Amino acid sequence: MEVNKLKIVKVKSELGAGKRGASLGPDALLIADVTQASSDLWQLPMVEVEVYNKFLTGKLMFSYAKHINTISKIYENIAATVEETLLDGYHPFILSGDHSNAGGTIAGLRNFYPDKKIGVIWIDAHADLHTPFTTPSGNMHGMPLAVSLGINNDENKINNPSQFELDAWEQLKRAGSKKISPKINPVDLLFIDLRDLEQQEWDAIQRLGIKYFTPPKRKELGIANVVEEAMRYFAHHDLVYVSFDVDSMDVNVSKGTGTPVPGGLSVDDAMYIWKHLFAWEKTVAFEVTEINPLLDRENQMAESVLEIIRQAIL
Ligand SMILES: [Mn+2]
Repeated sequence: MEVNKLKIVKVKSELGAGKRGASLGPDALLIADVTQASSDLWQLPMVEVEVYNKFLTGKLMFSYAKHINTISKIYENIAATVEETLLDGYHPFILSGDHSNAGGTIAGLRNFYPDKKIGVIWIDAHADLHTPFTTPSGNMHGMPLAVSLGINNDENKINNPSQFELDAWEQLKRAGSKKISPKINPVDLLFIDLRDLEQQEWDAIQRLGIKYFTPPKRKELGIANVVEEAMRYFAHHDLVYVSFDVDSMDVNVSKGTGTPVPGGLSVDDAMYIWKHLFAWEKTVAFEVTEINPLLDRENQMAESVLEIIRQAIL
């Protein structure tokens, strides 16, 4: 993606997260840009998606899919903005609060490109493949890929969601004006640095044959080979969307995020991934998500991510 074709899409929702503060992540990144006196991000065109964090204070109706009705509305807003951005000839560079928002981006991409083969590279410590049937927490930032794949994973069910939840779940799967579901198939998905997931998710990955690299595999191959293999894996796809959850990085870098996990990417690894995937002609949209300055000290998480962005793309 050419830098002069990027448009920042800010999505300041944290309704899918279990801890408070991720909605401040996009602005923490922009403020890091001011602190480093670079203003690289500020120079890009920017659009902000309407979100509804006021409902964080409301009564929780659904315990196995928290805030799903509001998140469903946000998905429609994100999808519409992603489509508009593409229509205007820009690449969406999404700065989002929590990772549930990525389901809205995938909805927008599918709606805009109904007949294309869209690949998704998910760089994350987690698989985000939970469903109302399998979630231990009910937090929807653990579910966007199950939504996009249109799966229930009731083979591994541990919960009994209500009919209201299941109806809302079906509606979420059909997000986007064309109501296409599933948005992607298991063969369209690839994980990098996957390392912290429940057995229910591992079972789904095995059953569906989803491609993934764990940190030991990444270390064995080296980051350059992982990126090359990922690009080869999608050689026959038309487009690729890259979603970067900052918890993919090691805990020594990623303290300012909701669910940090040891053993992840170094800043150098992350830079290598960004540099190559950003420059790739198949990449159509890129996201960074789950920066939480309230869990951080002196905005270090955002500063590290900004450094990665600047070194890799600007
Ligand atoms: Mn995630």
